[in-house]
Amino acid sequence: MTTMNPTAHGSGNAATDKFKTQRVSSDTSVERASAIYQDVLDALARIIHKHEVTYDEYRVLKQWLIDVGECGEWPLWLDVFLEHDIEEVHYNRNHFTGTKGSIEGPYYVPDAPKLPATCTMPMREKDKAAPPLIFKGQVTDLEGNGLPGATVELWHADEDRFYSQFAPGIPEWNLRGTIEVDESGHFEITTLEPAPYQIPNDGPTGWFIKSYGGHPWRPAHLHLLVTAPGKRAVTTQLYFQGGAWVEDDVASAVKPELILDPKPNAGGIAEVTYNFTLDPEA
Ligand code: MBD
Ligand code: FE
Repeated sequence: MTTMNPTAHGSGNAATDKFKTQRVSSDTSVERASAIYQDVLDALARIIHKHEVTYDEYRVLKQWLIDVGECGEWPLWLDVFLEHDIEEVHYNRNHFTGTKGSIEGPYYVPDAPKLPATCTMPMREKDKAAPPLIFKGQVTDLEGNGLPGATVELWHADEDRFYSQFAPGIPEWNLRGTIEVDESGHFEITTLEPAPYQIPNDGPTGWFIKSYGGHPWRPAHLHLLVTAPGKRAVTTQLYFQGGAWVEDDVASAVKPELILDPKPNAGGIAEVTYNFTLDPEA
């Protein structure tokens, strides 16, 4: 593991190191690879000719690509700018009809400690300064039958916009957990309301955004991975009605079906119900 500090470089290298521990592969045929790569090169050629890209611009691109790699920011850049299209294709080509997915992003960590169906997320004293949120619901199949054995993995940033394991000094599993639903598929999680989120922008991804006059903000969000035996896992995110950047997410990952509208409960604590429906396994 490279040293981590709360900079784009630190979180980027941590995300890259984590990604490299996976052994990824794909059964893509030579024919399919040829068709995809040819289209990629054709698209780039069209862009170069259309915009009459200069040698200076070409060299800046080359330097930027080198910088993104050296800073470990490929997971960040790819997940922010391309993953939403990959996710959309994944949902459509499999003809899913259950809960909509959204991008995983660079900060998922598998095997978060198990928590019971009714639980409070692991958090520090300082995290408790943020307003609490009760997030509850049921995991069901497409017919609405509760799914015992389902798990709801939840991870999100703290109020300082840091994810545990991707910034220094945060307990390993802070604001991360694998919630095991009860016999009827229900869960009730107490956590804190996440804040709007600025993606790390003091590195080459931030430079890229500034170069086209964009902004680095994502709306406040919860990340989720919902699984159940025999069902297709859903990786998704949930957002908050009326929140900053919900209409203008740098990662283009908001969908209307994924917006929560918590209301104060009898005790004055923000509470919201969201049910997950899982498609059967193919
Ligand atoms: C995040 O928290 C995130 O969700 C994405 C998609 C990119 C960077 C940071
Ligand atoms: Fe995130």
